[in-house]
Amino acid sequence: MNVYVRPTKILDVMKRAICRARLGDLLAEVRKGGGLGDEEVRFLLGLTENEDLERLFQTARDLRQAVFGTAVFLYGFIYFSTFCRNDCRFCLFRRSNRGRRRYRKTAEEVLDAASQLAASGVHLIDLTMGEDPEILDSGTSGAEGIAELAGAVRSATSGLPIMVSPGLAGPSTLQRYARAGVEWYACYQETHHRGLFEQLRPGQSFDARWQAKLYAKRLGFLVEEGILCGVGERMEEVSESVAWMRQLDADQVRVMSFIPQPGTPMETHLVPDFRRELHILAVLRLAFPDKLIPASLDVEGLDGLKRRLEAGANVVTSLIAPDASMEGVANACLDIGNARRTTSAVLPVLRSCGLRPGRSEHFHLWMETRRRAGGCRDGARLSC
Ligand code: SAM
Ligand code: MD0
Ligand code: SF4
Repeated sequence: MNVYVRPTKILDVMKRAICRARLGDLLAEVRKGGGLGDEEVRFLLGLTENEDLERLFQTARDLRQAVFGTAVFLYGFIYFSTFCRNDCRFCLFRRSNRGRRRYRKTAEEVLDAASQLAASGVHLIDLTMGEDPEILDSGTSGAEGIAELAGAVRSATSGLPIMVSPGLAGPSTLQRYARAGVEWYACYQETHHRGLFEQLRPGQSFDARWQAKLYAKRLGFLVEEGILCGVGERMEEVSESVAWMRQLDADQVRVMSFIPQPGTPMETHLVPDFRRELHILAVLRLAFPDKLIPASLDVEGLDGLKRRLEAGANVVTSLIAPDASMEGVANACLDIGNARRTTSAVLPVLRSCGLRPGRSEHFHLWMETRRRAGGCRDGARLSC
């Protein structure tokens, strides 16, 4: 019996076989320690079949296991001021969202939240704020105040490492944070496509934001870089972001799905495709096998944690003290009051993935190794 098969169908089958074979070779190469070039990153980001994505996730998990074992690090999140002078189109806390209730916590409230987080076993405290004019416009004392707060948080938490996420920071401000012993500077570009950046962060300078991170690296900070997905970016642009992250030599890299916010210009934007975030996260793991990659509780809450760990994340961020009345960013309230953004809520999920919180010595050793790789030692931080 003659069966007619459309030539295009044959072509599809052949293309699929070639793609599968190329993926197999590439994943085998990566497992052997071969790096990813730009072309390979593009190829991986172009995968569409579920079966291929599952192989990608498996490889991401295996690489994480090879470098970090079963250790996952936990970050406590303190959003201490939600006032902001900027007007990022994606953000609930943008200046123009006048209906939004804001808060600015006292040092005492911050220390109390930090102590609770430390007692729960987090590895780091992330001090985050909007670009609050009241804090920043008080001249040198603004940055000094944040530096002092960081020092006080360290003392109150028996020396936990501190990340600051204060938005754009100039050289003298970064120097102040460095002098206060702050280890991490987080500042996400969101996209490395200048046109999209201008849409997302109107009135802000792409170059100034990027330069702040380069300067922070030179001062010896560990730096986190991040992108948003679901904001109109193409995979081509995501692959360019991977190259920029590499150029920065970022110590921690993240992707977060954009969550539409009421009262903002992007509130009616399409609902997020979380699969896309997981896909990008896994590619980040292959591109940066020895770096930290967060699974943020801020995006889908506790329910989304397992998926992100299974895509290769090795940090859980946005743990929030449940009764400190502090907010998240992408989801201001989700899973906070019900104590699902806590260590005790996260632990069973880690266990279900065969993971566990890393020892704090492991985290410190990793940070020290990265700092040395950056060429800066503690004592030499300000002179390099
Ligand atoms: N104000 C500082 C800044 O913008 O750098 C620090 C705040 S940091 C918590 C803000 C980050 O949260 C943004 O860089 C963005 O990546 C993320 N974010 C803000 N709004 C979001 C949203 N609606 N959905 C997902 N991520 C969001
Ligand atoms: C998070 N909500 O980790 C936090 C925030 C800022 N350094 C981090 C985006 O998801
Ligand atoms: Fe302000 Fe940061 Fe929100 Fe932009 S993302 S509006 S800088 S808090």
